[in-house]
Amino acid sequence: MALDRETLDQLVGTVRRFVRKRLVPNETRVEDDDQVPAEIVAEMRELGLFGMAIPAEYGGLGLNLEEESLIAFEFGQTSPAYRSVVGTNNGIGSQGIVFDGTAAQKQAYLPRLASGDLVGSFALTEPSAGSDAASLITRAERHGDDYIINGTKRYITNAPHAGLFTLMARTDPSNKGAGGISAFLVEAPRPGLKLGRKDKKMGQRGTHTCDVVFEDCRVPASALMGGAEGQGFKTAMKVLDRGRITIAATCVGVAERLILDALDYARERVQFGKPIAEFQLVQAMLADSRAEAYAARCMTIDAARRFDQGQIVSTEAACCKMFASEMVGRVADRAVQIHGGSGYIAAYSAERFYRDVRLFRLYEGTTQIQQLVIARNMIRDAERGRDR
Ligand code: COS
Repeated sequence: MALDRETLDQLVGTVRRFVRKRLVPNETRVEDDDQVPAEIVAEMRELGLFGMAIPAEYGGLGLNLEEESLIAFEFGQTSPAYRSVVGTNNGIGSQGIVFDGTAAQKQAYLPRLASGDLVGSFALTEPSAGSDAASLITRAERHGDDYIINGTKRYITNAPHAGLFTLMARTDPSNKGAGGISAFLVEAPRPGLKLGRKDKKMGQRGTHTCDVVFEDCRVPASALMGGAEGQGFKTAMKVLDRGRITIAATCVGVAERLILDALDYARERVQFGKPIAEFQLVQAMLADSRAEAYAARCMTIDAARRFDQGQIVSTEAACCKMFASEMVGRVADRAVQIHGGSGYIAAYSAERFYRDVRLFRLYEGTTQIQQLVIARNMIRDAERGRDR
């Protein structure tokens, strides 16, 4: 643990109270307005939530992944939109710099990402490169002391608010695979960088994604992550390994909230002369949900601890992301079922969460990509004779 137990407990308790008192009561407003109110963003900034995962030497809280997961279990118990506001700064929009940035890049960006003055975003996906991330075609061509970037990035979370993109682009066109890709730190706004219209999504209203289009966009060579070409894909994969554990933690939080709401409803709703919680078929749905959420919680903590110990957690991260995102999908479905007709009505949280959680099985690698990663690693480890 990076924090002593008492400080950690205080932090977890503070976030729990913030979620209950400030975030949950504003969920409908976020849904209706499709944005998190500015005063709540300011409060998140005050609490240091933009910099949870950024080292203390750069002004962040410097939480390790286990600690961050404990926070995410709490922070997950409300609309995912709130988490998205700070999610990229703690995760995919900052961790590339933490892992692979030069000292100057860390100094230039991490303090402002930690404070929330700068919003970070991660630009990997393209119209023709989603699950097959290594096939990306956005090009960064060296011209003297600059690179000139051309290409389109798609579904980029927080792009409309971002002041800094971790951008993956191909610097070596003769290498069509992962080795031809480099990561860049691209400040925005800048000439040649345009944003598309905000995407209209199934759920997670209040989170914003859009296309990011580069047309002869010039960046200085100092924007090359770590000062080394050809490392961008590996940086992206490392960022995603870590990110997948934090998504699993968020899924646990959402599941726990859904279970609480479903239990409350089942205890209040009377049919056939008694609360429906007393019917065994309803109890089965509650019990299955509870057991699965608990399993995901344990997996997430285990994977986070391994990460904090410096282990390679590609397999464990994929296991957590796959299990937890599928789990919360089942839990949301049961929550709707327990609510009966009310579960289909927007006045009840189950309807909103049901749509919101669908995304967890898609972004930062679909369930099928997680399966592929897990199985490939199993086969590779078996071939190397590793006993795992
Ligand atoms: N950590 C570090 N390095 C990694 C890595 C990881 N987790 N995973 C792969 N690499 C390295 C490999 O070791 C390999 O390096 P060498 O060429 O030096 O051996 C290189 O990266 C290429 O790896 P690989 O051959 O496994 O790449 P593939 O093209 O086969 O694709 C998958 C790998 C499918 C796993 C990858 O494209 C992926 O994760 N896709 C999903 C993308 C995604 O999650 N998108 C969401 C959008 S961001 S919100």
